[in-house]
Amino acid sequence: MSNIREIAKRAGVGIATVSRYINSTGYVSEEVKLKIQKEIDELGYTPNALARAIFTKNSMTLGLMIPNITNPFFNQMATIIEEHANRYGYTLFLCNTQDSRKKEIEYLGILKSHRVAGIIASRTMCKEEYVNINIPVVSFENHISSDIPTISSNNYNGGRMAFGHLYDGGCRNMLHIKGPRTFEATEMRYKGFVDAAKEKKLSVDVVEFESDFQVKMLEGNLNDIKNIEHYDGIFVFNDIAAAIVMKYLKERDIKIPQDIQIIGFDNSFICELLHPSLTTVQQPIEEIGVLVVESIIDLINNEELIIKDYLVETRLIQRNSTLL
Ligand code: XLF
Repeated sequence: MSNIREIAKRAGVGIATVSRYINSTGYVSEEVKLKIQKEIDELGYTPNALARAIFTKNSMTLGLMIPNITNPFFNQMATIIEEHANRYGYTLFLCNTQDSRKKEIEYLGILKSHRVAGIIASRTMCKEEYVNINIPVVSFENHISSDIPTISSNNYNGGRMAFGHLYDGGCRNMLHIKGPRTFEATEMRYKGFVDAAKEKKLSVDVVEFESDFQVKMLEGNLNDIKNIEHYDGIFVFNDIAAAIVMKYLKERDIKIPQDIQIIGFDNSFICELLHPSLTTVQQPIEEIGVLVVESIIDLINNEELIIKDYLVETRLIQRNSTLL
């Protein structure tokens, strides 16, 4: 087994220089970096993560709390976060919270005991537990406290855009299927949609789903909607729920978009796979993933964040589930 001593000897430099290079803790000239890297490659050396964690007091792991990676949006977001974190040498500890407060609190305990360097909390259900935690935290969507930066899409504008698009496409009898009240993002989508409708002096119907993606529960909720066939436009709180609504309508011989136009939210990869392809409001997943990682790393490195709360812009992506 090769070690840092052997690398230093072969590269003709001191152990401290090799350590500085491996842990990025100080200056090493380009020429020396090349020499060290050559020996690392030849010896097939991989740094002992635990030893490095003890030495640098940084475990180089990030906890990622995510509601559920079976939702394509969170699946894509987790992939981007992982790739970007890897570029900085960090590995992810993935925690699917299932939007359960109990589960998230249990995971928080585990992340603390593993001494993660930082936590990315998405759509958290347990705000108080993050306050005074003594680990850098960045939040996606649900606001935790004024000390913890929150990154989210401009959901309010997104909701307005969804209404505008259905309205311009001729819909006058609209339904909004909104997310649970505990999702701050979908509350904003709902607000944007309803405000835009009010400005056009149009009333819209609203029903609330009890949870994110759980096929049975969503279909159950749909059965409760009276006369769904009477609507001409439906805005659904996210793409995966919109996919279930589409399936439900098609099974009842309701044509999309001729009878009912549908808009989702996210622009996840399933939009293109559905038939007809799904018009949606895009959340820039790539931008969100990169921002979240850059912010947590800045916090870990004790760098002051210039922007505390960050809203990324949304955009309407037209496909074949609407008529415009
Ligand atoms: O929390 C919201 C609801 O679902 C999130 O941004 C998503 O749109 C992901 O699908």
